[in-house]
Amino acid sequence: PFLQNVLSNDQFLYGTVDTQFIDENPDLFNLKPVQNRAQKLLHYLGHVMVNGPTTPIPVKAKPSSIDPVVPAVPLGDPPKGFRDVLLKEGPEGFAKAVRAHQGLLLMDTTFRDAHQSLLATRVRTHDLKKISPFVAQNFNKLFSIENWGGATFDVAMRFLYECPWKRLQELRSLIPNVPFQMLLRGANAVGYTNYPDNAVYKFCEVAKENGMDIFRVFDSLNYLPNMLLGMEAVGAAGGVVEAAISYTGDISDPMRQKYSLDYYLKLADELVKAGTHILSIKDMAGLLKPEASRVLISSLRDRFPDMPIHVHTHDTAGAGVAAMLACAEAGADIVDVAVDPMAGMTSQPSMGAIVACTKGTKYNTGISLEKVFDYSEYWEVARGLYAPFDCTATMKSGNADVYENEIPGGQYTNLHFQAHSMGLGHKFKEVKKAYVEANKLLGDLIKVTPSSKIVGDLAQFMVQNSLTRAEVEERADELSFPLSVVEFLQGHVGIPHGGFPEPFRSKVLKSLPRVEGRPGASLPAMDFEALEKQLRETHRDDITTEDVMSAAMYPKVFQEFKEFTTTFGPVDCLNTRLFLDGPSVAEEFEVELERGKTLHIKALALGDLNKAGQREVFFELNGQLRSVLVRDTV
Ligand code: 3PY
Ligand code: ZN
Repeated sequence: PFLQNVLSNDQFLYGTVDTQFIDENPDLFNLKPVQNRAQKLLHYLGHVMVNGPTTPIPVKAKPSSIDPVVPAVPLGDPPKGFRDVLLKEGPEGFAKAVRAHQGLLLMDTTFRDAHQSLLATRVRTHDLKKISPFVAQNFNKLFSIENWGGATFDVAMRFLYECPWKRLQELRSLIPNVPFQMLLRGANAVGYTNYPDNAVYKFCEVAKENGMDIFRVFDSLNYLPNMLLGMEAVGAAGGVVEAAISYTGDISDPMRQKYSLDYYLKLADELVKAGTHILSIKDMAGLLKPEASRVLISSLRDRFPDMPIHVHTHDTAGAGVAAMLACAEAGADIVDVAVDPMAGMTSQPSMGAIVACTKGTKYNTGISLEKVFDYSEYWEVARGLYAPFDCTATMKSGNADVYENEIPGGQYTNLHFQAHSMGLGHKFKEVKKAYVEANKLLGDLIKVTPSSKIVGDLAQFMVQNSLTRAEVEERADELSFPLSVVEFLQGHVGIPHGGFPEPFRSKVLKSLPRVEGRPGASLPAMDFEALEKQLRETHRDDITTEDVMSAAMYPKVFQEFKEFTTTFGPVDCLNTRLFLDGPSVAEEFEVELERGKTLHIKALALGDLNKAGQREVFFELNGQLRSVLVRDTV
């Protein structure tokens, strides 16, 4: 503002003052853009009041107007937890302590997979931060909190206009005592395709520096070279390596032998040999039945007596609690749960149920059921804020048909939404059937991001074009398949167990090139310095190492995110209802921009449409009248 005044001063403009000093020091004009965060936020709020939400809304429902209340939190440092062990002992010592622990340990997925599965990944940092001190004080017995990676990285920028790294930093400072866990898609990092090796390494290094502790590493085809790359990247960064075998099929069914007990044990051998600190079974669709749990986990337990075993599942069919209890009895050290109102259906099994069912047994979790009730109360109300994304708008229950279609939790919800948004609820059944057929066409794959998307794309292609499996097989050389399917067949994702389906592959690819071996091995290294330079030129802004990694993972999404926040300011400071729905006229509220810097805002009025198709929106900002002009696009 001072410089603006100087530049519009008459004496300055007409050259009647000596400006030689300025002429000789051109760098005085390397100004940072004036930070008018308040005006930008008014612009945002006005925009939402006129045009509605800025993020795509799958359900015609309004966010609840009730704010969740944070249960009382004691003052002072939170009690010590497993993170203290990790910081003191390092990954190996930490793994030993976990294995030596008496009782069942839990990972809480509420901050990541639970909302990825139920609420289209839309839970915002604002609502996670609020409950974090409560979690630190009351859930120090957790093995970990899963709060990052998977789809959250992309969605934070793409739909919530917030920085995923800032989320990690802020949660870390609020929860210093419980290890943080993320989902790393092996060579795909937090994306949908393979990245150059140095991008995966650098990503893990920066994640670790920002406070990430445990990295669950998987590959969507259980393709070992991809998994090893991810594991090495985590190890080099100093993180805890949790190699995860994605589970599909049914080892308790003698008729289904492609993914047999032997297959899983051999893969586990390789991962243990490669030095994983923790071994994980990742049951992304919720197919691990109690009987299969007993067989698989007890075999792993016998084979690797010193290795901590961590099991992940989804409750889609409703058997999640039973399966996790069976895993505990068979020797698993850690199982995944979500807080009760964020559990069940395509999410994880309920924390309260597992805590209650193990109480008084040798699998006691050490977690207070009373505190789970308080935590649940917060989330029950908080979930209402996300009503526009809530799968329960259309999905009323889980469904045991998942044992047949094997659709992972998050994708199950997405496909359900998509079928209903076409106004054709019954289409979902058709899509699920086609998914089964598409999977067979592709050779019966492990299905998890991104291979699950490839199968889903092929299924939708079959539904849209009314094609049966036999027709697709027969006409494979003339159909124009979704790009994801073609690229998969080219080998861009990795090599599936049992190889590619023939003659289907050859018919589709014809003379298209094929990738040999691990896809990332043939990708040129990413030039981070050049990327940083380019980002500085484009955004004329402070570009951090974290920003460079965001752009490395998602160039276009990062670009749009930066453009959005340049126009609309730090929308992550708004509460979720205001962010999604804007204020109603006459509503008064506060927005905390940073500690000690709070805006007092009142929405006053919405003007009529002018000739230019705009509306003036009037606010009171800290007692002063302000207005913004917004183009009405509705
Ligand atoms: C992800 O990759 O985001 C998953 O949650 C896979 O299960
Ligand atoms: Zn999952």
